[in-house]
Amino acid sequence: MSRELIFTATYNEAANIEPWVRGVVAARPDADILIVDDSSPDGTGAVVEKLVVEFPQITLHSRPGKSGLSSAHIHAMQYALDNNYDTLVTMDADGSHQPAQIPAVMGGLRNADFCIGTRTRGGSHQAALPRRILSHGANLTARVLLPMGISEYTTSFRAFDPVALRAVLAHDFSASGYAFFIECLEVMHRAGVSMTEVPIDFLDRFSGTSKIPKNQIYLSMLALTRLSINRIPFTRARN
Ligand SMILES: Nc1nc2c(ncn2[C@@H]2O[C@H](COP(=O)(O)OP(=O)(O)O)[C@@H](O)[C@H]2O)c(=O)[nH]1
Ligand SMILES: [Mg+2]
Repeated sequence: MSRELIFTATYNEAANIEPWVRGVVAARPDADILIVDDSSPDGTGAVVEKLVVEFPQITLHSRPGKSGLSSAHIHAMQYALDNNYDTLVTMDADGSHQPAQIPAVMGGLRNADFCIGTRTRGGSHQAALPRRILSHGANLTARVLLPMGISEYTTSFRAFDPVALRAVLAHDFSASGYAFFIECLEVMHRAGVSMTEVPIDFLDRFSGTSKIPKNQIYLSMLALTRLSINRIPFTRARN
């Protein structure tokens, strides 16, 4: 039987993590769950520890302090490979990504090594207007600067098989935050990993506030520019 790992990173998601876990178990009863929590001051870790009693398929990795979303994702990718999972699904735990759509995102792996949930091309973006404008702006820019046949670059609702994971982990990432998620796609594209996308519905977070620093928006634009310059053959030779 195929082994699946569903991963999320948490920082202050005490009110969101239980509905997320229940949603994941309902959608994929046989999957294992990995939660990387950075000692959230709101006690998310303690909520997860209680859930582990009811759902032994959960593994909780507690890091000593807030270490960033990108390093949590790299940690999960390494964990999935080291433990011989056939599929890794990554997503946010705040209610923006819906566990009921995990099977759809995973289904993309029938035709490719990597699948991303897209908020355009049949998907929807139902967050507040400023966020919709930012996401659409970033994704439009990415489609122009870094074309690779997909419409979504920034969201973290993604499915990987081991081929895709090995390609990502072979790279030494310089970026964090949204820029990391873009760089991750470019790394797979360069490595020739087959990629596809499926529509998802992205909602506003259920509870709490965003933990991604606002300067990430500018950093991701810089990263996009840097990555697109790196596509020019003579500049890539130096990198
Ligand atoms: N472990 C860990 N999780 C994080 C960190 N920063 C954000 N997250 C989690 O990553 C997911 C996305 O973060 P969020 O603040 O919703 O970002 P946004 O959706 O881009 O505004 C959520 O599940 C957060 O709890 C971090 O430094 N460490
Ligand atoms: Mg969020």
